Amino acid sequence: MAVTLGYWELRGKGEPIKLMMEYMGIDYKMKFYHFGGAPDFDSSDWYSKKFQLGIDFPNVPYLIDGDVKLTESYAIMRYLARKHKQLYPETDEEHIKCDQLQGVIYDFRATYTRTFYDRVTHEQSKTKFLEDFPVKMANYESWLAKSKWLAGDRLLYIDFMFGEYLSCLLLVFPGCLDNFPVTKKYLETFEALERIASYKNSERFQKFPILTPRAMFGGEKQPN
Ligand SMILES: N[C@@H](CCC(=O)N[C@@H](CS)C(=O)NCC(=O)O)C(=O)O
Repeated sequence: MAVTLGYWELRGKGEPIKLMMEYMGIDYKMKFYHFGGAPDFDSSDWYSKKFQLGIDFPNVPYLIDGDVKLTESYAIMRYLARKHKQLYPETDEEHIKCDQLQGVIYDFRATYTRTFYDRVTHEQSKTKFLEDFPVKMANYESWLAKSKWLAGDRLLYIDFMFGEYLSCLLLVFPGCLDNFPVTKKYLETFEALERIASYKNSERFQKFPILTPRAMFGGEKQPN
């Protein structure tokens, strides 16, 4: 039976999970919730159902796989990887790297989503983000110079988070990886994985929106 992934009708935190399921060939269906545009930003499509799904800690993204009802994006990713015996850390070293990078990547995403959602001091936030960006990227650059994927030679679930967030960042700041050739190559290698490339060429993939309509950028639908 197909698993269900519930999320807003946008990339956000749902897309890395979707990418993983595409890569692993998991039978899944999406349950999209509508997020309305300005001025109301009506999100009642989700909030009116949030507490009726029998989910312990209701949120989106959520995954329903038979009796398993799960929230928290990393918990969902780890569950799928463990269950399907792919993309899951095996050695101590892989576990340690994944644990650390989970937090690092989550915070990395938070810095840019904060910037995009800042409707009041947007320009200052953007300037600050771009000032800090090279410092952050220098870390990834030297880390990725040591191995093909984030945790070593094996592609693991955290690469789906990082690959997705880099891809979104490039949509907002085209060329932002030009001074970071190792990270740029990493992303190209990720996006060239056969199943990822074929998904991104399919109608199942929507390049936009990447965030909700509340965002200053990336919240609108645009042609693929
Ligand atoms: N820690 C959670 C955060 C989930 C989250 O922030 N969900 C946002 C969208 S990205 C949301 O709109 N949640 C709806 C809600 O709070 O009910 C995760 O990583 O999955």
